[in-house]
Amino acid sequence: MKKIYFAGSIRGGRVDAELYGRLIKYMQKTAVVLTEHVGSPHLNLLEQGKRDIEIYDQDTAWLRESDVLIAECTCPSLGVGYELAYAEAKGKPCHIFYDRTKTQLSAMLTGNPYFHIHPYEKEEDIYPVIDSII
Ligand code: 6K6
Repeated sequence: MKKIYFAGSIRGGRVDAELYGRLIKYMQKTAVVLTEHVGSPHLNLLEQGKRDIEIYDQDTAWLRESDVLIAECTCPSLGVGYELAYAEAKGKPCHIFYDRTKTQLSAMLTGNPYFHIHPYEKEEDIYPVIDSII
């Protein structure tokens, strides 16, 4: 099974946390998701126990271990942007989803032909694309 690094906003804002949770649950039917916590509704409580240096070390190790990065970028996040650049530097395939009715993606992502960009209008449009990636 493929190892997926799923990236979604944490300190950038949790408005889409439930969507991340549904996407992660879907991917877990056919793949290993290394970053299940990104979709957790209880993240604030969990976050208190971890130091930032441990988070950085763990996440960069998971990025190196992953087969593919899948990012949901509707809610802008500096951490997700950093992870995308890190994954590109390591040669990992990177897939970016965003709701085109809600946001305009950064030109630093849309302008980079390395990234596979998937704008969507309805959540149900995401799932067949995930199937083709996995
Ligand atoms: C522990 C358990 C759940 O959450 C925590 C502590 N926080 C983080 N844990 C793991 N990864 C994190 C945490 N905070 C940010 N990240 C990584 O950065 C995730 O992989 C996200 O894709 C990304 C979000 O960055 P920000 O800038 O929105 O926080």
